[in-house]
Amino acid sequence: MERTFVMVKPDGVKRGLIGSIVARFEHKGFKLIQARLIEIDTPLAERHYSEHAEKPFFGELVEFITSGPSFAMVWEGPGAVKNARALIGRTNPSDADAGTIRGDFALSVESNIVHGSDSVESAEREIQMFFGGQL
Ligand code: DAT
Ligand code: MG
Repeated sequence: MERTFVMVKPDGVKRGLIGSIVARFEHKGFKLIQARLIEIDTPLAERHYSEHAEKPFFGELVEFITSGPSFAMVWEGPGAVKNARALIGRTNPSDADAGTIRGDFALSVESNIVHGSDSVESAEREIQMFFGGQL
């Protein structure tokens, strides 16, 4: 069965949204496989977001994701990657539909409260990075 990596980012944790976000995945029918609160350090942040290393916002992105604890999760279900992205909504909360997590809980792209893997390959890589036992 397909699995995906989802993470409540520091802004979501600070705002007390872990429970609301977990509930959406549970209500959709996903099965929770793993979960942990984690303080992401700079090397892990740079690895996690390596595809964005050349982007102008990379420095701020790394600073943001290391600014406090994040809540990392693995969810399982049919089409888990695609279905989780659908629950999460568009990257920029201003473009995200109401009813999605970003559409309902966020206003700015810099603080969009949740991460979800963008492909099965990314999901495998991210699950290994956060739950592979080497942290
Ligand atoms: P997603 O998180 O939807 O997969 P992404 O991989 O393109 O989006 O970008 C990773 C994160 O980087 C995103 O959640 C928020 C931040 N980000 C993306 N585009 C940005 C921009 N134009 N300005 C500032 N931050 C941005
Ligand atoms: Mg992405």
